[in-house]
Amino acid sequence: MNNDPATTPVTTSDPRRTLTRTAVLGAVALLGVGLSAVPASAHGSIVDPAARAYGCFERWGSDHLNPDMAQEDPMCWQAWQADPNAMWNWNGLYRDNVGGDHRGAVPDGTLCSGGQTQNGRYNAMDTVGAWETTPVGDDFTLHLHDGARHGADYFQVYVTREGFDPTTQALGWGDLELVEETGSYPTVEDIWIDVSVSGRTGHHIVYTVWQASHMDQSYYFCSDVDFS
Ligand SMILES: [Cu+2]
Repeated sequence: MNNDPATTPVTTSDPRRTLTRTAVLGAVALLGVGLSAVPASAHGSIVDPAARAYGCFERWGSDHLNPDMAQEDPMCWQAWQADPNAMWNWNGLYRDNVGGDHRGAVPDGTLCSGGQTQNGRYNAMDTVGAWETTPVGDDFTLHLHDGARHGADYFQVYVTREGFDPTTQALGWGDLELVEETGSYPTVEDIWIDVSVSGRTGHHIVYTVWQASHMDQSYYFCSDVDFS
């Protein structure tokens, strides 16, 4: 697409395209420090339970230089230190032309960065540690927000097996159990996917593969959740 932030600098500012009040504040904060870029609206992300980059953007996008983050939200702190563009482009974590071979394209240990996609912009999403979690029950709903309305050929939703510890173990495909596989969705801005799991306690990772429908474009999202 011609406004892909991976290939074209983003220079537009359109508050109607921002998702939340936090997003607006993030844009204002950016303008306040003299930058012209705002988060791209060209793609999408799982926003609830928040994927890692989106969660760090949502919580700290209006205050991302606050040193308190190092203590209060250390995984986001290391992510902002590593590359702020991962958060400004929270909706750009994708690979093109994977041909459905997600396991081949995304090696173990790099699942949360989409196999270190976009020249490593999202590598800090793979850092092992105590990421902030979203509380969920056994039945919960994933929310994809896609300002570009790509639609979907399918989603694959995985949850880490009970016993996996996201705070000490790198995520691999063998740690995941497929809990939902959907059909196609039309080109709408928001998609909700009902998920049911059982036998989970504490911190887990929900791993979502979104196969967009406008071209062979695959997105990979780690959402940290707490089943307790
Ligand atoms: Cu896109």
